[in-house]
Amino acid sequence: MESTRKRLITLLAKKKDEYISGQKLSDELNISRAAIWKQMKSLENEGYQIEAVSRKGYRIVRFPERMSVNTIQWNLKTDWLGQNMHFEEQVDSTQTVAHQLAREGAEHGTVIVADEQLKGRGRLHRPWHSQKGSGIWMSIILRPDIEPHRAPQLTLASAVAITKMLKFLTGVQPKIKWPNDIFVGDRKLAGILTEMQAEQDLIEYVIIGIGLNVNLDQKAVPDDLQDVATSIQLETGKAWKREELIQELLYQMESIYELFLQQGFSSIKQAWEQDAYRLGETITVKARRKEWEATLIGIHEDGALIVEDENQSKSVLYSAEIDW
Ligand code: BT5
Repeated sequence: MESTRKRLITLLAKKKDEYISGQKLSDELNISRAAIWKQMKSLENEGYQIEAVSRKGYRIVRFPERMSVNTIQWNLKTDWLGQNMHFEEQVDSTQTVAHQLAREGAEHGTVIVADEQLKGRGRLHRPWHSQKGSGIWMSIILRPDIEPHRAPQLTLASAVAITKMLKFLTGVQPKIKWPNDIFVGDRKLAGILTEMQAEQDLIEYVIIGIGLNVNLDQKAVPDDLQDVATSIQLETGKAWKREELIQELLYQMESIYELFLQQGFSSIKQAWEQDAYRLGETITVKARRKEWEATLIGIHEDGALIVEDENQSKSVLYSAEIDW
């Protein structure tokens, strides 16, 4: 049974600018008005700032510094994405938690956020550095009714959502490096890891893992990533509230996902190409046991990379190692 205190915060946290009357709170929680008042005082002692206005009721004006489901959902404008949310102070990997929850039947749009990951991972089990409090370490469970071969398009769609959020809120100018990185200049700001559970032509679930460095200063960047990684703080010179970024990111993800389902990937292609890393430049491609120099032309309607060699011959690549 959820504690009264937790239910009270959840009720107050639902809508950022709306007051809830003492009467309504007392009805919903089945406690007296005096008990509500006592609860409010105890929340204030913990760092919540609560405004009480006569004939309107109560609302939360400020949360304590620590991140929680409530602080993330407080100003979340999505219809379904993240309405079911889990927050963990410390996990091995939010991907592992997400797989477990998905197997147990977690609903489409469930989001798992962690403050710290001990075994954050990238593709091919490469490690993902996920220091406490310094980034967005998040996994999203989706149950899309699409053919499994289209799942990689969700990685590209997620990259577009991340760039939209970054441009809108932070002013950082991100580039999307095919297939799963977000770069600023020549440094990695974020990575996406898409994992899928499917049977033949049916997707059971997809998990989109997003790692985004937020408040990581140069000292906190591990030695092996000094020349590789960047963070929003390093790019903008100030610290950011992670909740605000997550709220906007989930909002962008939800709208892009709906566009993707209704109109297909081609509706996202243009936004992707607009911010593509090294578009029109020469790169070295390793694929089909060959290695060649090519110009990056863009992406295909289905999300594959299009490159053109010196004889103007185009190739469509579904998987390749690129020397950027
Ligand atoms: C990725 O893999 O870029 C996908 C990363 C996904 C991480 C998220 S966090 C939430 C969820 N839970 C998880 O356990 N994972 C997901 P890949 O393209 O394989 O890149 C991995 C490489 O990025 C490493 O080999 C390092 O070189 C570099 N790297 C590791 N940590 C980094 C960081 N914090 N910032 C920038 N680069 C990093």
